Formats: sequence, C-alpha cells, structure tokens
Amino acid sequence: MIKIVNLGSQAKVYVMASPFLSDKQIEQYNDAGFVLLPSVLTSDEVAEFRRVTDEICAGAAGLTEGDDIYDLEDSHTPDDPKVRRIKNPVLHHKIFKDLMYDPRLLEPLKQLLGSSVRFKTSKLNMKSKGYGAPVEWHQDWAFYPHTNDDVTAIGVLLNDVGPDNGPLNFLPGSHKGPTFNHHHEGVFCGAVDIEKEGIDLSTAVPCIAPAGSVSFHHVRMLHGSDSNRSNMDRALLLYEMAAGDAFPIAGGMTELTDLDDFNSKLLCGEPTLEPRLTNLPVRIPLPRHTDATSIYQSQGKADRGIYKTAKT
Ligand SMILES: O=C(O)CCC(=O)C(=O)O
Repeated sequence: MIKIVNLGSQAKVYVMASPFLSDKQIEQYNDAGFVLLPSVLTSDEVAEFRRVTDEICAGAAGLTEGDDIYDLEDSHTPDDPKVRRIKNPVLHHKIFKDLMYDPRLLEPLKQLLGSSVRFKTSKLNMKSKGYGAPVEWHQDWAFYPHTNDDVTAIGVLLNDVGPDNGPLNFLPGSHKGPTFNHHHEGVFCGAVDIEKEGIDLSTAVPCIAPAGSVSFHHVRMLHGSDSNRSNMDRALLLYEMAAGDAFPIAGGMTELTDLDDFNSKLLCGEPTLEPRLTNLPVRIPLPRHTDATSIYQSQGKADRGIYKTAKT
C-alpha cells in the first residue's frame, strides 16, 4: 500500500502504509469494542464515493414512498427528495462492492474476525445536513444474534465528521455486557430505553474523524447518533461482516434456505457447515412490526428515544 506524504514545495515522500492493525489497535477493539482508523481512503477516493452516492440519491426524485433502494426521510416529498438511507449499496454500484475486498478493510477485518469472513449486508446512512434522522441507541446484536459474536460493522465516513453533524457514538465496553431489551409493548422496536435500563452514557465516545476514516464496531456495542442539525452532511457507509462460522440465529438471513447464496457471501476462507457456538446473552427480535422495513421505521414505533428528529 503506497501513501503519498506531501512535505510542501515539491518534495514528496512515498511511504508504504501497512493495512494491518497494530497489537494496540486490536487490544482497543477487544477492550473498548471499537477501533477508528483515520484517513484510510484518499480525498480523491472519497470524492468518487460521494459522486456515486449523489447519483444514486438523485433517483429518489419523484418517488412517493420508499422502495428496495431508498429509505426516505419522513419529510421527503417527490419534489423535495430526501434520502435517509440507500439500502444495500453494494447491489447498486461496483465501487461499494470493490471496497469490501480492499486490503485496507479486509486485512483488519481478518485480524478481528479470523481468516474466514462473510459479508452480511451493507447500508449507506445519509444523515443529510439540516434534517438527517437520528438513530436511537441500540446493539446490532439485538437485530441479528449469531452463534458467536465475531461479528462487526465497518463504518466508512464519506464526510468529515465533527460533534455537530450527527457523529456515531459508541459506549466503550458495552459489548461485554448484557443484551438490552429492544422491545416496546411486546414488539421489537430496535431501540433501548436508556433511562429505564439505567445506562450511563457519560463515557460515550463520538466517532469524530476526517472523511475517508474507517471504524470497526463490535456487534454487541451500544451505539446511536443524533439528528444532523448542522450545515455539513454526514454520510456513513456501513458493512455488516461475520466470521465464517458465525451462523445467524434470528433476524436478517435467518432462514438459511439457500446455502449457495450464503456461501457466496464469503469474502475469504472456506465454507463450513459447523457453526461455532459461544455462550452469550441473546434476545430474539420477534415479533416485529411488519410494516417497518428499516431501523428508522421500527424505532419510530416506540417513543423511547433520547434523540429528536430535526424539524425541517
Ligand atoms: O448512521 C448512524 O449514525 C447509525 C448507524 C447504525 O447504527 C445503524 O444503521 O444500525
């Protein structure tokens, strides 16, 4: 991997940047539940991701409701399109698929999950300036428990992220604790009642970093993000990844009826029919709101959030 370091005037030094995590970074992931790698993508690469993203978002003009590609903000109208999320962007442009195989993401991933890694799904949360919706505190594990928790989310920042444009917040160490109740009135809503559970968020860490930075957060980590009331966009590309021997217990991809499809999602390593089982706290994310197709919609079913959507 070659990184160009500009020393001013005309001097440039070419440095071989290792894609591998240091022991300290691995320790941080294991202890805190997340690790942040600053400026992994170049500014040209980020610009290209944003160009493609804008191109896809332009397709939401004229829509009256969300579909297989777009999750729309509550304030969206056909004349004033507002995309909240591009669903599974790897299906919509090659650039998103190629990045999963990039050693700058794949090598750290293998260090965290092992030599066999399966891609689950992807999403691109837009959190646009002025109105981008909040995501209430939750654990991804509550949505898709597996036979073991070698499951992680990779976050690629497509904008500079500061304190005001809705950074993702992590609660360090929470990945070692309980799986919190994500139900409201007996139905899965995908949000934790922070007050009722007595959770102290005072040590939460905002994921603040330049565009092109990459985070990895553990599937049991509590996290959430506020509405974007600033004048700076905050698009975040997320990939959900699992160790090859982590089999879904519930949630997305639960039925596992198509083994070829399941195995085709391996980014590296060999397929197995032998799940690795670990003794972990699990809650089943059922029953669900059948009319809720995204985290925003299911969280909207319960008035238990600490964030409020910005008024547009
Ligand atoms: O976009 C965000 O800030 C939150 C993302 C997240 O946690 C999710 O989509 O599950």
